[in-house]
Amino acid sequence: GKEKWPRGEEKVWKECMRDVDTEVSSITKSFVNHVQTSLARQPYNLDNLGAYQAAALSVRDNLLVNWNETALQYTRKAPKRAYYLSLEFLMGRTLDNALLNLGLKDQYSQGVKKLGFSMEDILDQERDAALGNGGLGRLAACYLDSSASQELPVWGYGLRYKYGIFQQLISPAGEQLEAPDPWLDNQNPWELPRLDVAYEVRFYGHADRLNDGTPRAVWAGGQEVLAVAYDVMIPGCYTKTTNNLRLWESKPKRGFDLNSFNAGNYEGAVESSNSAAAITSVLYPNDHTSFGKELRLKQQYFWTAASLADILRRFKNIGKPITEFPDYVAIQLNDTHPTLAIPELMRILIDEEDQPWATAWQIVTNTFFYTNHTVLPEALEKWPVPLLEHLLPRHLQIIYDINLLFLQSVEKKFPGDRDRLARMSLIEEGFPKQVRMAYLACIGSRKVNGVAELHSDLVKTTILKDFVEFEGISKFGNVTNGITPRRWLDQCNPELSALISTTLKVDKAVWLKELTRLEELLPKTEDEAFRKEWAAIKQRNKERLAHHVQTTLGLTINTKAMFDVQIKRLHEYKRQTLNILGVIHRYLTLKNMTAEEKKKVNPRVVFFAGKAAPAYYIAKLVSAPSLPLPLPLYFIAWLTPFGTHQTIRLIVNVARIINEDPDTKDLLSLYFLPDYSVSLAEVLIPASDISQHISTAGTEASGTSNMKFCLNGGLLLGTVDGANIEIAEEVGESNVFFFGHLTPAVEDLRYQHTYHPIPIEEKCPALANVLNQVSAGLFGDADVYEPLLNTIRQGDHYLLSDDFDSYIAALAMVDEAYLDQTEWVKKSIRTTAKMGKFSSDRAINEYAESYWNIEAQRIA
Ligand code: F55
Repeated sequence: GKEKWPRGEEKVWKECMRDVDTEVSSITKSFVNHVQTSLARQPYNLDNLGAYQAAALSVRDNLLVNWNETALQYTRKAPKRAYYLSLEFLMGRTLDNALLNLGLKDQYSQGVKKLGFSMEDILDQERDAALGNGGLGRLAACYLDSSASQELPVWGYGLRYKYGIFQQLISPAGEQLEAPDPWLDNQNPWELPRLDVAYEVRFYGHADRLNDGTPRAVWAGGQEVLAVAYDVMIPGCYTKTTNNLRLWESKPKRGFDLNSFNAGNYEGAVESSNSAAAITSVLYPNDHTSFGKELRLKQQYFWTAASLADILRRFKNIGKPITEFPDYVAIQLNDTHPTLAIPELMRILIDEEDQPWATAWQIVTNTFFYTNHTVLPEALEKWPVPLLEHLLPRHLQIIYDINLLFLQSVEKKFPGDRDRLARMSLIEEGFPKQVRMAYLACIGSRKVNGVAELHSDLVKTTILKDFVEFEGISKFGNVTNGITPRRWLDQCNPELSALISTTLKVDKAVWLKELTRLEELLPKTEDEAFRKEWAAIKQRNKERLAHHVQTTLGLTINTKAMFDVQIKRLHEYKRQTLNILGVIHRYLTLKNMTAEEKKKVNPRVVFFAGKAAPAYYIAKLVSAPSLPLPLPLYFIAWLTPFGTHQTIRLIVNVARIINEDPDTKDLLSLYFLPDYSVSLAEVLIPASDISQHISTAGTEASGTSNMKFCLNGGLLLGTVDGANIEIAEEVGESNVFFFGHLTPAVEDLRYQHTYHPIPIEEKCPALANVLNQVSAGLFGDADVYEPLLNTIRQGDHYLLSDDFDSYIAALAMVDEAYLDQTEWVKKSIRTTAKMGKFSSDRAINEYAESYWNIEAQRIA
């Protein structure tokens, strides 16, 4: 078309504008250029780290060409856009992913080889961007990859933490030690500081209603800090579309205004925990617990306020009336962490845009969408009213106004139902009163969804039951989670990816974006040569993992054994304890076997990895007085200090004994790999024969690593929970190993535990024996484990004693099945073949079509 150039000669501009480098010769040229200029280094002493930086800068140049083009077209065409607000983006490494998505991996590998480097060594220099705790943060990262790959106009908004999730060290005694993660220490080539994109964010101060017949108020005073944008490029797979992840950094406003300090918060403001830079200093390392810390609330407001200001500014550039905001903007709330965006948008519309309340509420409730990730009661966010009143006085007013109007409408529909009003109020009575963020997110959103079928049903029938009755079922939906097959197959398992391309006779550019095509592998289960090749790849992945463990930890692993893997955040509900007790049971059984019996046993290597939330004992004690009384039993497990830490310690100490026991070590060994990360997962997952997803039924909302293992041909051992259920539906129940009680039984069993407890010796002798051996000091530190063991002997909120026997039976079935390698490999192929549904492309398209109403934009 007729391009208008802002200045100068169009011809000169166009001649100089670069495209993506695809020739090996231009790649080496740009690499060396970066060594000389950007890095200011001498070629003769360039090390691997320098080579990584040069390669990254060169790849980044390519990404930027596409990124600029994408931004320009979005601005010109002004399509409706979606924004994914997440306090966590667990990105992992970027270079390999960018090379694969650009389709330039081979060219760059050749290029760096010519310059004397190996691509593998270069890739290994990169530090993970670990701005997340676990599943929720990694899901956000997969969704960004899929949005760009599906050419959808989606941006992420998050925080640029200076320190990501802590590094985990394991002491010789098996204690988890936490060290900071200074991931930005070696410059980050993947971010662009946009010092020109900055917003002021206010805290504290006072809010005065105008009382002039409008709902307006003026919020003034307090402290203002600056939010500065850092942009991260998100390349799509085999497309020009390169979206943006905007991360905010906090810094003090220049010319700090001392006058605005009142005596009350001056004290606070000089404290380092209260200073502007502290806001984005560190990711909170707790998953599934919220501790009501002021700094966390500051993070949430800082991030939502800056993101909304940015979104609003972009909308205003289109020049449409504010009432059309929901026609151009959809905002997805990743859990309740960004719920303050709801009162914040109300505040902007009312106080700054002078809209009537009803209009503002109409806009808000057509803009937001809320995803719930858990139904565990201790994980549901609540903020103390006094804290909100102090930090965000205007927002508290708005929340009270929303609540008043909401409860009036409930009263209208259910006249005189006082219990219902108390249950549904945004404000929970107590000392202190607390704001229930999930309820606010629910009533302020257009749609609410859970992350797997079972979980979405539980959301509707438990925590949001009253809201379904009030608002109607159609507001509540399900989007089963997905994972990106780019990182979780093509990148982490290149040999399997190549075999699939050859077998399907289609380029990976096609099947990676149309993952249900994996079904075409099914007939190959009957092809012996193919099965051999399939098994050989699994074997090489096991050797790759063994090599990694050998070089990083100095341990030698038996790669002939079955690899059995459980890797995820440690949490009581995920039941890593069940797994380790199962390992001890196997050990005791082996110890009692004759040499003849042992010959029939297939060797097994058990891997664990995962971080436990740091056990700030004090924090738990401090929050204890506000616990509901009488104390529900689940709080007893929760209050047990270091429960998950004791589990790590038990795993490490059991490993110490059994890995050295000459009676058993050839048949059973056990490893706890420290510092679990995205990068470590990329090595572990393709190497697994069987992986464990063994949460108490009804507690794991979805799980996503279950999908990753299955996509890589690992079989699944699990409970009937979360996405395990849908995986079994796809691959067929005969190809998974299920055990344990079902969700509807859980409530009754817990009731029994409380009111009709059966001694564990009677109920489950096998488990009682294992517990007694630990108590007796078979693995040392006997008294250390006593609190952990007692949570099982009494209360047993997560039902280990109810599921132990069927767990052991399921493990035996796995052993049995593994003996028939032909059939096992068939199961493995079938599993991979039926994983198409779990591509995050499918999931993101469901959000785009059913919720956000946005369309793909082809970037020419
Ligand atoms: C982080 C912080 C807080 Cl305050 C609460 C929870 C978390 C967190 O990390 N949650 C989390 O990871 N939830 C998981 O989300 C996954 C993606 O939906 C699910 O697959 C998984 O079941 C769920 O536990």
